[in-house]
Amino acid sequence: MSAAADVSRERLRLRGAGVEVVVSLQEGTYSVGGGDGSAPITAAFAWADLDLYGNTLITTDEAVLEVASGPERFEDAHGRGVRAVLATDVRSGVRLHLEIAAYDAQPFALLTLGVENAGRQTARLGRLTPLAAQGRGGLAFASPARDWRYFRHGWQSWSPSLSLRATRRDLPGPPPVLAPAATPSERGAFASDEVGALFDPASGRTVVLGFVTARRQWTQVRLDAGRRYLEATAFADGAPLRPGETMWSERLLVQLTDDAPAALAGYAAALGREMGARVPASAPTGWCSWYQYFETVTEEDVLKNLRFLEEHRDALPFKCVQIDDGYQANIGDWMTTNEKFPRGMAWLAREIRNAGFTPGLWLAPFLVGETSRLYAEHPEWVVRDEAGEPIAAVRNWDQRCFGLDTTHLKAERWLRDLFREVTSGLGYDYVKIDFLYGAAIAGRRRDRNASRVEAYRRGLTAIREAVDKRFVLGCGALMGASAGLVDGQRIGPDVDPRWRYRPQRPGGRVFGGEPSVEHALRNVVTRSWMHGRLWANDPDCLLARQTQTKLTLPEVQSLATAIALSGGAVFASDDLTQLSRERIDVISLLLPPLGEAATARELMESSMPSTLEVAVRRPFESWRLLGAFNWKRRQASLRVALPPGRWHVFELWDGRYYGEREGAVELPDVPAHGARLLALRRPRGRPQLLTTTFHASMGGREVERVRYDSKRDVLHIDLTPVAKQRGEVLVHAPRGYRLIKATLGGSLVAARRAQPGVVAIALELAAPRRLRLRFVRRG
Ligand code: 9PG
Repeated sequence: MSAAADVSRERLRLRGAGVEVVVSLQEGTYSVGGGDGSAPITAAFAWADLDLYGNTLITTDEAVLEVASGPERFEDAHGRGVRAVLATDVRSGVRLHLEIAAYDAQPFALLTLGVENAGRQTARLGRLTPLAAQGRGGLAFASPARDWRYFRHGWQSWSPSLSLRATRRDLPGPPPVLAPAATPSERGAFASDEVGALFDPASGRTVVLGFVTARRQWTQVRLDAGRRYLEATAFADGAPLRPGETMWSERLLVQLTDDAPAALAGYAAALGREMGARVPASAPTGWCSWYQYFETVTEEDVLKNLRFLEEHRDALPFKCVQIDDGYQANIGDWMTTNEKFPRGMAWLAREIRNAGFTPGLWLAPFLVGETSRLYAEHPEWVVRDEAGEPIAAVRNWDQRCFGLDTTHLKAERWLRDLFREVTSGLGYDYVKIDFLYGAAIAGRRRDRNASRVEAYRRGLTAIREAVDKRFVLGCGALMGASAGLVDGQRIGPDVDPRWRYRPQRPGGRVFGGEPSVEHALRNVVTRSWMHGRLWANDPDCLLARQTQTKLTLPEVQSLATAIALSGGAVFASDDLTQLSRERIDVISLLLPPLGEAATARELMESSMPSTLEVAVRRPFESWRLLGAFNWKRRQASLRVALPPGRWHVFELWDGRYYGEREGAVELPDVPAHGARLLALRRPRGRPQLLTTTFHASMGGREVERVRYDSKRDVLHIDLTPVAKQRGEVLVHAPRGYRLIKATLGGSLVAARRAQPGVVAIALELAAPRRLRLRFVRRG
């Protein structure tokens, strides 16, 4: 289909693939519909505020719009389409421009608001809102507002992102970390950063609003359900606008959808295209010191784990050994090592490299500790308030930590030198850069004209240029604004050796970003759509240990299931020397990473979606993986809906074949906080592979090829070694087939009847092997 536009005296209409924007020129408003006649967003308008001869607010619905350019065909990063620019007349020295684009093959429209200074003095820009819709006439949904649900997205890595009932209060702010602005406190009012999605249960439809660029302005999508007010705003932070100049907002994507997870994936893809996302060919793997040793980590701890990894390369084929917080003299004094690392960081990097691993190092480069030498020497390098006082981006490490002023040229040069030294100097080829939001806090900077997002990207660009092509993992990081500059990105709160976070004071507030497996997994599920489109997602570390932890085995399995299905980074953070064989097996199951990311099924319907699903496609076969979580604190059975058609259902943690199922499968007795990981394969009516127990993908990494010779009734399965050395291959033989001979690389192997119709062949996989299973047909 090709996008189309028509214009008359009253209206301009732009139609794309599944979206239609109709502008009422006289009213200065527009509607956004799905192209099927329905339009949930009606009478929307755009507005901006700025300081020009005093504070001014200009809105399109108080003006008459004229078509200033187009409609015309055009092409950009999203493909071909049509676009037009509308303009108001000049009011209070300001003209607004609204660009609307629709695409031949994209289900969204993009809106951009421009503010032109038609006055005679320089203005200071405040907010640019390309879309605002208000009242019954603004949001035409089938359900009453009390039934709506809103997906609120957090501003940085650790921020809770989830759908909530639209009539409740938004989540409270996140102490001790500074937030970009106070969250609204009234019921039904939400401030979602960068992207938001409003779900109307009666129609099953979701409106997705999200900014697909993040180079200059911090953006929010705000909902006030009580007033039925929805707006998407870009904050220009007082950027100067000289007479005759026009400044544009970030580009806003608007989409109506029946499939919110797919639309969010499409949103991430569009943002990735605009920002030049760096998506690594494979997700990183490694060992991280933090969640076992925290700040007490010593050189000895690292060496001990390094030696273990050297000796267990087969079972734990990690690439990176990453030293986290705890080696440095102070926050800011990164190149001075404390007494726990007597031989220094260059020596340790060499040890890691000589052992065959990539040295990785944690830094919080945009924080300046109050007690650091850096602050003593350069107090002028931190973001300050109007009174000139430094602003604490976080209180941690027993001190206030200020935000680095990345617009200060000398601070920027210090950043470049620091990262050249860390990489080319000391030898770290993987950097985890943390608390990055510190560069984006509100305040006064050397460059008064730089916005928060510009300051952030200046700092991150300096780091990227210094580290060149090496792997950068963002953490505590702005989301969209990091795209194109990081390779991997933490997308949730920290894990912790306990399931649930308990507030320090009983009854104390929990905002959802505190360290806990529960909080971490929530974001792993709700931000799964980012993986492979913006960067490689980092679901945070697997804590597999059986001692020094409050996590039960089912809780560890849930964490492992979510990490496996994230498709993202696989890092372990245990004292590896203390792990039991079984717990090492849990880690091995995730290596190498799957690659594909699963989709959360009930993203809009539930604040804690309990099903993750992904299709694994290989040249020899396609199948599905389903992760089902019991978030409850007691044992429960889970009923999981199956995709259409019949499926062989095999579950990995229990090693249980559920038979051929259609419609749904009941999973009884899932332990408290436990998970089930299912492989679904189409019944073939002849012997076929059900799964292996070597890898969480159940065939995606360890199986090279499967072939059935129907003349001889022989099933050939080509296996390749992964991390787990011992396991089973499970095969289903329908009624009428009997296995008569099993060989592995030519030698006979034993087969066991695991369940009716299921034979299991136990084997060790240290080299590529072919399993040959010969059947006979009876009757
Ligand atoms: C090291 C850790 C680990 C971890 C990071 C980050 O005070 N705080 O609010 C706070 C928030 C997050 C946090 C630590 C403290 O964790 O996510 O993986 O690197 O820093 O200090």
